[in-house]
Formats: sequence, structure tokens, C-alpha cells
Amino acid sequence: MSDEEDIDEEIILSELSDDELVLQMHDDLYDGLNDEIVEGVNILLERKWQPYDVLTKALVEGMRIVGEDFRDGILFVPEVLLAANAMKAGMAILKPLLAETGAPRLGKLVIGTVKGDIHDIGKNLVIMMMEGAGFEVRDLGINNPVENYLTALEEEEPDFLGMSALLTTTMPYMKVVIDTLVEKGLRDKYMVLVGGAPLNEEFSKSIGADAYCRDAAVAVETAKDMMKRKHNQLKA
Ligand code: B1M
Repeated sequence: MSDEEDIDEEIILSELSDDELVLQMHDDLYDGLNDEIVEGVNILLERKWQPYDVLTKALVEGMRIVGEDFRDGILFVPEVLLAANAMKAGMAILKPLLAETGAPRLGKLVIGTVKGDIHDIGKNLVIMMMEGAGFEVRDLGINNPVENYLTALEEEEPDFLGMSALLTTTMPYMKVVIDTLVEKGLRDKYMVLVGGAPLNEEFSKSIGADAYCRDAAVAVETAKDMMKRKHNQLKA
């Protein structure tokens, strides 16, 4: 094939319809193409898409597809890392926009991924959405032993402790953290929210968390509701 024909076949993202562009972005995320993801996010924003829709329809959905093929042994860790980096590049553009609501401070959250677990995309999304909704957030990052949570809780005195786990092997560590809070007489000081793909409501109850958050939007709604209830209790 000549160079000319090669160029002819190049996809011009800005010439695609919205639906085509979103599908192309799923492919580009799958292929870990940072520049294309950044361009796609910017095009959708220029077309007046809401940042939340860009996030969920283009990026989160793309990562869901990556996750399926990772599970099925079609993709491997290096490829998934590239996809994760492309997702982060897109999220970096959306972060200030999601945080731009100017809402008054609703409460404070300390959040981190538990010990043994380095997945942080979902946690970072929760942070973006919580900040966007007006919560103050201290991010403890990944691979947190119980000591990290305890130190941060003492320093920040937050309303919420959030924990994220993406592996069935690391989710039980959430119970270690909660049990430690109980032992130290600190459990009632904080509302504990947990999340991550392998969790569910039942698990959350069994470890003594206050709520399971299926996704970032649910985390925001749950936290808002709980703050309302906390204020009502204080008034009563
Ligand atoms: Co990993 N990985 N991974 N991985 N990885 C999963 C989780 C897996 C399900 C893939 C699969 O097999 N289908 C599988 C776990 C299987 C299991 O435990 N049953 C898996 C595995 C096995 C592994 C390794 C062990 C692979 C290996 O080394 N052989 C390894 C473990 C490393 C470790 O942690 N010690 C590993 C490594 C990696 C990468 C480093 C390559 C990369 C992570 C990069 C990063 O995060 N910086 C990676 C990725 C990207 C994934 C998948 C494909 C995508 C995760 C993701 O980012 N999803 C994932 C497959 C999947 O989940 N379907 C997979 C998008 C994100 C927006 O969703 O994280 O669910 P999610 O977050 C949501 C909700 O869960 C919720 O809100 C978020 C936003 O809506 N939420 C919370 C999450 N945390 C919350 C906290 C809250 C509230 C809500 O607190 C208040």
C-alpha cells in the first residue's frame, strides 16, 4: 500500500458522529492510545457533552470492555496498564470540570485502596465525583495497611472512611481495618463506605461497613444522604 493510501485510511476523530466517536474511543482505550483518548474527550466536550457523560459513556464503558477481555485471557497486564494510562489521561481533563460545581463543602472523606491492591482508577473516579459534589477528600492512594487509615483518620477527623478493593484476595482486608477501628473504640466516629467491583451489599454488611457503593455516583448519593441524617441526629 502506498503512503498516500495509508493516510487516506487514517481515522479523523473530529469527522466522526458522536456515536461513532464513542465507539472509536472504546477501541482507542482498548489499544491504550493516550493522545487519541485526550483528543476524543476534548471533541466531545467541544460538542457540549456533559463531563459526566464523557466519563461514563466513553471512558468507563471502554474500560468495562477491557475488563471483560482481561478476564477472558484475551488481554494481559501490560496491555491493560496501557489502557489504564489512557483512561487516566482522559480523566485528567475531566477532573477540573467535574469539580467545578462550586457546591458548598458537604463533608470530608478519607479514602484509599486497601493493602495488597494497586487498582486505583475506580477510587480516583469516586474522588473526582465526591469533590465535584462538594466533599473534601484526602486520598491515601493504593496498597494501604491499616496504620495508614488510622493516621489519616486522626489527622483529618473526617465524616467518612472510604475503602476500595478490586481483588477477591484483598477485599477481606477491609474487615481488618473495621475490626481495628472497633478494637480502638473508634468505629462510631466515622461512617464507613466501601466499594470495588467484587464487592456487594451482603459483603459490606458482613464486615460491618455502613454502606456499599456500587459506583461513584452511588457513593456521592449515599454520602449526601448520610450527611443529612447525621445533621438531623445532631439537631434532635
Ligand atoms: Co486488575 N484485575 N489485576 N489490573 N483489573 C481486575 C480487578 C479483574 C476483575 C480482571 C479480570 O480478571 N476480569 C481481576 C480480579 C479478579 C478477582 O479478584 N476476582 C484482576 C486481576 C486478577 C489483577 C492481577 C492479579 C493480574 C495479575 O497480575 N495477574 C493484578 C493485581 C495487582 C494488585 O492489585 N496487586 C492486576 C493488575 C491490574 C493493572 C495494574 C494492570 C490495572 C490497574 C491499573 C490501575 O488501577 N491503576 C488493572 C485493571 C485496569 C483491571 C480492570 C481491567 C479494570 C479495573 C478498573 O479500573 N475499572 C479490572 C476488571 C474489572 O473490574 N472489570 C481488573 C474501571 C473502574 C471505573 O471501575 O474499579 O470497579 P471500578 O470502580 C467503580 C466501582 O467499583 C466503585 O466506583 C467506581 C467508579 O464507578 N468503587 C468504589 C470502586 N472503589 C470504590 C470505593 C468506594 C466507593 C465506590 O469507597 C467509598
